[in-house]
Amino acid sequence: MQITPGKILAQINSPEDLRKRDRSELLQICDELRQYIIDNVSVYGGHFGASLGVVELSVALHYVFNTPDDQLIWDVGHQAYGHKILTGRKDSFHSNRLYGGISGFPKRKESPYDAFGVGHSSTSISAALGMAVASKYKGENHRQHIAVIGDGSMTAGMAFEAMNHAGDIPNNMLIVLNDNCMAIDPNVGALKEYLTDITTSHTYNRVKDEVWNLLGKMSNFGKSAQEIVSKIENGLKATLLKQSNLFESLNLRYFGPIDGHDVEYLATVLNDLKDIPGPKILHCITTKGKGYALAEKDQTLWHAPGKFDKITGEIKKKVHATPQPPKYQDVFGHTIVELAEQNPKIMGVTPAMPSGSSLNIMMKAMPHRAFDVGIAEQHAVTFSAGMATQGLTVFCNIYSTFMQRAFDQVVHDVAIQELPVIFCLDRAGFAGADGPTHHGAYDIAYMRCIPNMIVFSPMNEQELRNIMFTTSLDDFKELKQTISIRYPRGEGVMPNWKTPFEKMEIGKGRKIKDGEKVAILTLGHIGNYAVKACEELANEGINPAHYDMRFVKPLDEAMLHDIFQNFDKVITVEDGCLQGGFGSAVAEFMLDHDYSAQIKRLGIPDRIVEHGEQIELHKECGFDPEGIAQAVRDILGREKVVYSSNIVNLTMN
Ligand SMILES: Cc1ncc(C[n+]2csc(CCOP(=O)(O)OP(=O)(O)O)c2C)c(N)n1
Repeated sequence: MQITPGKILAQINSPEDLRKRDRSELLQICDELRQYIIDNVSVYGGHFGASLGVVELSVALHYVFNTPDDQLIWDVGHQAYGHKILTGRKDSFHSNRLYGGISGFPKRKESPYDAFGVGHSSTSISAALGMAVASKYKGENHRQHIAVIGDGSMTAGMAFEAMNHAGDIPNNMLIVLNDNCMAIDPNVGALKEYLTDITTSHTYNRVKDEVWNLLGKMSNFGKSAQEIVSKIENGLKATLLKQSNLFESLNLRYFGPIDGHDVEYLATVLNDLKDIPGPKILHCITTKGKGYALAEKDQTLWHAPGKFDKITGEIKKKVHATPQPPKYQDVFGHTIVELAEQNPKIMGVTPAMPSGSSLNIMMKAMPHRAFDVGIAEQHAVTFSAGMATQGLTVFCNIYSTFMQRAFDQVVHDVAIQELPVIFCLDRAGFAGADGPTHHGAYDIAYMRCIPNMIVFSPMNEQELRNIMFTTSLDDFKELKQTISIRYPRGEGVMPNWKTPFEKMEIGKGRKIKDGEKVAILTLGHIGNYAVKACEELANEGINPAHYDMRFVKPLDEAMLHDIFQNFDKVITVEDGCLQGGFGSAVAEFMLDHDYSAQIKRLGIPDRIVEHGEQIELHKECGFDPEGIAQAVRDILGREKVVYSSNIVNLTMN
């Protein structure tokens, strides 16, 4: 489908084109840019509300600053669609997030305007500071460095670590705080309250306006502007604001709050700030979803709504004639509530992903027992550990990819202290359209190397429920171990998923089917691909055995002895990195016990795999159903037999 940009936007292929336009045209450019985002996302899907909220900022920043020489760094990057469209990717924007298309996030390889690759939050200030220090060191004093960070991302420790450093060393950096009071879900924490206070405080704003007026006059003073700034600092602002402003007390000059949707004013202010040396922060108030009424109203739903009818606002969902399996995240969300209703020790924790993890179900049902701690994975882990020391049963739900942030906390605060925290790692395996920054590729490898860690992955909804039940029982605590339960993004396989709870034996796998010559060992949901592969192979007279190993650690050693005594060809399948993963664990077992079998390991290879639908990526890496079937044929030295209607037709002819 051809999507046509508005009249002026059609002529803008780079920020240089934008900078040639008259300031009076900025408003229309914003309208056209907003419309282009709506037109594209409604048809092709993607993140939505965040980009609409920074349309004016995107235009003003590229209008005022000399990008890409000036470095513009977007935090998280899910809000950078306007930036992408303005920086030469308007015509390829229809391929956003699609297999082989442009990335949904800024990516250094993709464009010189993408100063820093991103996807995980709260990195922008550190990166911008590094660039600012490098520019200073190289004598490139003309260069500007701008980090655009949301109020949600500002809650993370990394952002504070960076500001703490920035306020202490010479650098020329501007932090634009894009404050819309939202993360994906409503933003949480004391900082949010502080930002609201600062925005609404009458005294503060009166003082700020006086300072701002003075600042506004600065442009008339040319070179003496800096002198004026220091006068301002020595006066009213320094005394009054320093005591009352968090950022000022960190030695960052604070400006704002200002309306982040007034593009001309934004341009004026940003232009003024160019002349003010040192680290500074501009607080902009914006509305997530700005310009699309429904997205302004339900900001969580419209964070990434999928395809929708832009006129009616109807979000397009597949309609099925029969009941469908639930998403794993919903099985987690409902099951934790079911268990917690019976067991008062159970608590839930999520770092800023209540709706993504479905912990919001518990937050609603039991607000005092389920916590959104902000974008703070490290804190989430240690906070859970603290509760566990007091005998509570804590389910800490973190996406596999974001858990990478908290590795040390898992080792130091949980495993070494033998605390039975239950980690639920959502979005484990390929994440899909979000791409390499979000693939949950590494958790098997980084969890299985930790002593006292059990690593489990359910093949279906029932296994997820049963492991949650098992680990919530008091005798799990007696093991003095922790567990990582990994499951993928998307649906399971059981429409009737609400099965009665059964206790599982830790370290016990199950045989799915007997077979001969080849044993397929799978971990987790991907085992369902192997079931399909076996069905296809049965048509060709090939009959491999299939085992759902469930646990990478401890491995089901009895089962593995049996497998290696009966099969000399073994295929392992995992939706995780091959290096150090499940297949590696099986190969280590074989070596440690002096077996010698031919092992073929299927999983995520040792390279960055880009974005696309999960099934496209599984196929690319050779572990979709057909890839697994082909691996069996290959290991047996068999050709694929094609029983297609064409062949029948040929025979008949
Ligand atoms: C380390 C990390 N944890 C969680 C996420 C998931 N995530 C993506 S966007 C987002 C909210 C960001 O909020 P904010 O910075 O305020 O930006 P907004 O969407 O409001 O523009 C979260 C939690 C992430 N990208 N990185």
